[in-house]
Amino acid sequence: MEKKFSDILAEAKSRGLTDEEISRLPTVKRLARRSRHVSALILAGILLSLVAIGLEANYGLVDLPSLLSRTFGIELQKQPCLFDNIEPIADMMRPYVDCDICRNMTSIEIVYNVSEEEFTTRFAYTSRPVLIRNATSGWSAHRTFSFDYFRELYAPGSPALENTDRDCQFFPYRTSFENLGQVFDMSEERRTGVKGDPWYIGWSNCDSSVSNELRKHYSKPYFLGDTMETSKTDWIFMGSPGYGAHLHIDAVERPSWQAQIRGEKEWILEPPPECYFECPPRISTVMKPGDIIVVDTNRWFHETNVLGDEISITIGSEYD
Ligand SMILES: O=C(O)CCC(=O)C(=O)O
Repeated sequence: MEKKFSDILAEAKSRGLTDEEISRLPTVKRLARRSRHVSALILAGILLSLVAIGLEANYGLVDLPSLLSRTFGIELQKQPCLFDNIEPIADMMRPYVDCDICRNMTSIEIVYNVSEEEFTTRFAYTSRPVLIRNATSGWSAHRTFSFDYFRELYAPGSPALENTDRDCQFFPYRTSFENLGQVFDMSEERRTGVKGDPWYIGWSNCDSSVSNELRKHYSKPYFLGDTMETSKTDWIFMGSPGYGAHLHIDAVERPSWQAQIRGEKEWILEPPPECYFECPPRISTVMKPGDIIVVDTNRWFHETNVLGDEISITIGSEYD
């Protein structure tokens, strides 16, 4: 078809017709209109797919996994992290942020001994980030949690090691690890940073026997009121100095707290673009063991860097 068309075009030109005259021929105009329609349909299809994926990624509104499973036999249920990694789409679909979360803010506020009442009224649901110093008194996590402790904790076959359960999430950040099992298999030199190949990862614990053990070593932060629940899923982030999470925004359900168990970590927060003219462009703080940070990671872009010379380990959870 394409060949025939270019032969006719060559013939028309050889008979002296100019490009302008050819483009005015009724048949050529019809063909051009049809091709514009096809392009518009393809574009609309792509846009609709992106919207559907975005809605599913952020709100679970479209049951994309079962749609794909019924139509094409693709089992997304068995690939739990597929959407979490499409960050540009999640960014595109996120709800518009009310800039009250950062208006007149110059830094991340640091508080000591915050009461439940103050925490609830000023920070819990306002999305204004806060660092609570010395907030983990009595937690045995500080002397228990380590790389080796976590490696021993997950028995062979645990769903957390290979992400075989939909509730298991693993974030490799900028490393090439595919799952927690591979992290625990890394060489001693790399783990301790001797090899100069820093690493940083995070995972949500999806192994109930591990949850029971972890909870012996930490408790619900003291400033979360009686009516506030911390979610059943623990999030652990661990990595070597010189690395951390790249700048991103989450699409989780609720705000979260995170306790620094070992090492030191810097948090850098940026308001979303719609607040650039009303809020500081960038604020940061450094967490030391015993500190808890509360950040609405759905509204603040966030990035972290492990400082000092010790591995950083944190544990946290969402709350409502
Ligand atoms: O703790 C970190 O280093 C990053 C945490 C994070 O990215 C998140 O909670 O979304």
